[in-house]
Amino acid sequence: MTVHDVKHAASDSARLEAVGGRLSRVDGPAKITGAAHYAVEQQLEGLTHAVLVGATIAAGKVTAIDTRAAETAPGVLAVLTPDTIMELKGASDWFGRPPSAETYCPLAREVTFSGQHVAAVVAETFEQAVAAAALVKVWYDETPAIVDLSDGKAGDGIPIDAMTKEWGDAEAAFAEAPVRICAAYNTPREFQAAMEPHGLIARWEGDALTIWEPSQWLDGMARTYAEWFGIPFENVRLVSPYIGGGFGSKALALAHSAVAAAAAKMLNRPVTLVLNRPQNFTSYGGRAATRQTVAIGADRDGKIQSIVHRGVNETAVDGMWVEPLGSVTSIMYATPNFSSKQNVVRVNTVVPGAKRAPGENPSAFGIECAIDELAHELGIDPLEMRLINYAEQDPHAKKAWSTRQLREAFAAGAEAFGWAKRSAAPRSMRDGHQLIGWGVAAGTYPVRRAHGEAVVKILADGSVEVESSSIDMGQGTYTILAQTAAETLGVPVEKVLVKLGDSRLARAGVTGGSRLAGVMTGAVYKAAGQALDELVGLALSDPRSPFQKLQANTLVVRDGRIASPRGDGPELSIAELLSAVGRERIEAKGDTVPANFTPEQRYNNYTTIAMALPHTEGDYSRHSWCAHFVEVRVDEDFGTVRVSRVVSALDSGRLYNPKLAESQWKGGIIMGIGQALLEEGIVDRRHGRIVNGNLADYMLPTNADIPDIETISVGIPDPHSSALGGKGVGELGIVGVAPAIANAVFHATGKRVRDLPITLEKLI
Ligand code: MCN
Ligand code: MOS
Repeated sequence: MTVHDVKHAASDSARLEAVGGRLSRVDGPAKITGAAHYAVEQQLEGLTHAVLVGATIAAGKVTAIDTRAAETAPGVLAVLTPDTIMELKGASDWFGRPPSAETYCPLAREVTFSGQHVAAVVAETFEQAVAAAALVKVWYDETPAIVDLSDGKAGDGIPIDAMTKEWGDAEAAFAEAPVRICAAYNTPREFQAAMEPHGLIARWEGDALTIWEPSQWLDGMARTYAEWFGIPFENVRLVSPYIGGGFGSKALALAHSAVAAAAAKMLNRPVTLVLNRPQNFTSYGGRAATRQTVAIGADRDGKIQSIVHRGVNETAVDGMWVEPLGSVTSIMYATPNFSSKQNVVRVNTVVPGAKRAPGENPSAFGIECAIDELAHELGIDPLEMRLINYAEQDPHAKKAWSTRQLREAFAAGAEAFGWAKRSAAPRSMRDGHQLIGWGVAAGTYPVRRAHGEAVVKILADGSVEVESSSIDMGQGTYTILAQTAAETLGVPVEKVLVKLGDSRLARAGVTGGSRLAGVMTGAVYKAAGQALDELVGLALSDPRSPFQKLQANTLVVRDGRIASPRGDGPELSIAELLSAVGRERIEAKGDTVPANFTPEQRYNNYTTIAMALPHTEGDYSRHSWCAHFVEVRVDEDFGTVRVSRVVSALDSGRLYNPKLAESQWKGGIIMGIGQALLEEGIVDRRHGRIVNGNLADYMLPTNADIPDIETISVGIPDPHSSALGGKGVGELGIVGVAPAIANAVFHATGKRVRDLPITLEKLI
């Protein structure tokens, strides 16, 4: 008897709760009633409060800090500066590479960006800490800052050779092409702007450290804390049961995290430190500002002969972030000649970071606008243009797609949108004062894969627990893992409790790159299958089991009851069976980790991103795909742009839960609307400071900005991408939205805006 024998019988009804069912979020009630406690809401005895002091210059040296007034202020327990904070060790990076410096000081002596933490105050109450932090006086020796990519001092930057992708002779083929377009596309500095701010509580008990902190990667962050303090990995516990959004920003332990943990150690009291909203714009990086030029040469039928792509992204003076700008450019269209190169430019900013689809998102903005420009130049419908140049295999890796339902996405999206009714000429569609524009763009995101583990317990009362140190920041992990366990074990979903967000549970790697659902459904499927095998094995072989006499070779479990497949013989609930055989529980740890992994490889599998499986491993190239169709209405007099309709067709393979996948896609699309029309970190050129670092001035879409969004799933199960056939969902939706809107704005107005966001002054 194998897992698969019994699994089949358990999953024959396509129910709400089975994998693929539209089960509502199981964590929903706790969240909307306030029963869900977020990390920093833990109530701890003797909790103290830390508040940071940020640099008011963007570049220079801290020459002196006067802490006297703060130290004598009411309730103050400590004022920490680079001179007084305890010394930490350097920690390895997220590839697991050893640190360059032996020691690490999370408070800066050398300032490289405005807002960098230079001191911290710890007090009995939050108000006392805020008041005392205002009394800390800092003197600087200021030097000129490079404020952003357009700064005259910025230069061309550093070439990143690993980003170079070339085949054929792109420059020569471009020069010879009968039709050529070449344009520059820019995206500004953008921020994740998650609702829940970053923050943490740190508590020491001897040399054991507990951290309550919103986290996309408990095991990776635990490793960083362990290395900073020189304690064993096992001594660090990270707790992060619910997260109010992360969008890529919550995967790493950051300088403020180190300050809080060090303060807790020094004071031997628990410390909480929560970044205020402006600090959430300077204490960790958003999406780097980017510049790209895309040159496409084609023949008169629209067939692409060459693509020449050059990109630049900003990075920090003392930190490296590469935003892979050629990632979509190199795979979306078939071309015999291709060249993509990228530089990074150091500016005085906090090191930029991951924001939903880092790389693919700005990359798609360049290539998907450029294709629209080429289509216009040639008088070819932009959808037709994409089909003419459809890539039948991965043009870069030269491998077959695992699955690519992009043609189906174009067809389904165009049909639902009514694309055939589009009149080709710009400014040819209007409704009174409103110019109407229809635009299309494609998007893609690679399938990132990793090895996972999970524990599944069948308890004495027949209920089931699933345990993993992975997380749910709103994507639906609690729900899809409950569905996977329920289906595999044959129990009702309400009998399954999923426990996540505690690093004491079965280890998990990063929740990033839209990989968690595929990794964890695979691990839970495996662990639940093992638990089921053990349950059925017990039922068949234990002398106290009523099934033992049956001499059967398998049994089925359905609705939490176990019986023979033919329906003859006894039928028991799981609880009755466990009681009959005298078992308290069945527990199985299942993983998808290769059997020959050493303990160190296993450790690195969960605490670094170095062990992830390449998306072009083996014979296939694995990606999710999408096509967005957008209608905009532009006020002819005021230049205001409204997105009035979005239809997107998406291929994420098999969906574990279509209701949640649609919600994810829509979330990405909404973020894309914000990126196209609103979001922009504005830098004060005198001080290199983000001036709109708050949720009032950093514009994000509200309900009034968002039309009805229709999403259509065109995916088919992809056996090369994950155990259950799904591909990534979380980031796909945002990729291609901004170019679809920019293309629609061009169609409405005849004006090509190549600089995001598309604000009204760029249109009038
Ligand atoms: N899903 C599905 N079928 C699939 C794949 C996924 O039904 N084949 C659904 C599931 O509900 C799953 C969700 O989509 O829980 C996301 O799955 P996946 O694409 O694997 O992404 P991750 O779970 O790894 O989540 C991370 C991803 C990333 S990288 C960012 S950034 C992001 C995102 O998810 N940040 C988010 N979605 C977010 N959603 C919310 N609410 N908040 C964030 O911060
Ligand atoms: Mo997502 S930006 O990979 O956390």
